[in-house]
Amino acid sequence: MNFEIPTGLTDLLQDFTVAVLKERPPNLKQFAADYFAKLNEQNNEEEDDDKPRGVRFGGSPNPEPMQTEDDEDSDEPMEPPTRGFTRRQSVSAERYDPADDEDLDEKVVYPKTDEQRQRLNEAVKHILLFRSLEPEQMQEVLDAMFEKKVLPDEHVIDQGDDGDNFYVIDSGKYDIFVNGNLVGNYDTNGSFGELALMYNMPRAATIVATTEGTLWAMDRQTFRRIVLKTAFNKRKMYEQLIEGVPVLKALEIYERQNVADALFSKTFEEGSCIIKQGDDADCMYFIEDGECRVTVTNKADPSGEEVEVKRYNKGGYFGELALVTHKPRAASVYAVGRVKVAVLDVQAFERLLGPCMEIMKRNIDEYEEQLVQLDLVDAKPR
Ligand code: 1OR
Repeated sequence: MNFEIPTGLTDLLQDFTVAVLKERPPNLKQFAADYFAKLNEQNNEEEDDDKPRGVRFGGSPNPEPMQTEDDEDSDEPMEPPTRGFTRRQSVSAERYDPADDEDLDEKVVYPKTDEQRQRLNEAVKHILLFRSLEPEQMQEVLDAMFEKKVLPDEHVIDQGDDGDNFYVIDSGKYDIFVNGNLVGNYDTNGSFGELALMYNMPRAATIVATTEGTLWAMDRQTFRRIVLKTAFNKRKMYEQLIEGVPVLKALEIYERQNVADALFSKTFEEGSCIIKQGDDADCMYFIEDGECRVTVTNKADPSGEEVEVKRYNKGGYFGELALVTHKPRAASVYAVGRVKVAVLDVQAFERLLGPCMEIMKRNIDEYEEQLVQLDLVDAKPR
């Protein structure tokens, strides 16, 4: 059955989900009722009013960071702050349309020494959001980044604030707080601060340096001009794929977005070998389109015939076993017709799929049983 997704539904639900993640309301239904009622109220007000409210992404050639109504709380808070979504409801009600963005902003170049350039190159190597940039775009990104030194206990970002920069970690450790609770940390690599710039919403978390450190920062306009469109579309595209993969349901929205940043697509023609039994493994695959068949060589005749043991279709995944067991590929996988897969490399797998590991391991136990039943491997002693 085909369903048509109404325009705006994804954005609406995404904004709502982000608000839930930020607020962690004790009563979700009540929160949802209030949230949508306020959104509706505000939309009605906007219709009655010619003047634009809030700030539209891409709406002006040189947009200022989002304005807040309350300036009295600009002092550095002692605790990671918590603020309600209502403060920024006009922003969360906005829809971002990358097509609105015009390349009107000036290029920014921060001159760098060779030593700085080298450090920056190293720091951006594994930044998922930069993955699909063209070489010229990447060059612009490198030019536009500026160095920022931080001290222990320094708040790099405060939850609820306006989004100014996107940050890539060069060195140092950083704690992540949401609503005052420590929810994670960064240790000498990674990046943060993209959410507020991508979705035009207040900062979703507080980031505090726990050591001295160095960050590379990129201003909001440059991020929007170079990184946003590609990254936004990529998230959208893979978020849909991720929705259709049951094993990834265990991920929170923020984790799904990171997985979306990390994926890249590859197409295999009919009959081509995607995975070869015995090879070393460096990635896993999710089927975007098409069908794959899995074959195993009989234990008694390793050089002999391959036996088909399984087929995978859209929404299926494979190639995770070797990444979990750190052993060579246990089976071969071939394309049945043309197949499009999304590939996740081992580093991203290890960093991002922790929450899915239980389900994957359960499925892995099932492989073992199937192979034993087919008499292709010896049963493991229990
Ligand atoms: P930002 O622009 O909102 C704070 O500024 C940044 O912290 C945010 O972008 C992310 O880059 C980063 N939830 C939301 N933002 C997070 C999270 C996070 N972790 C890091 N950031 N969660 C923690 C996941 C370990 C989910 C908590 C429910």
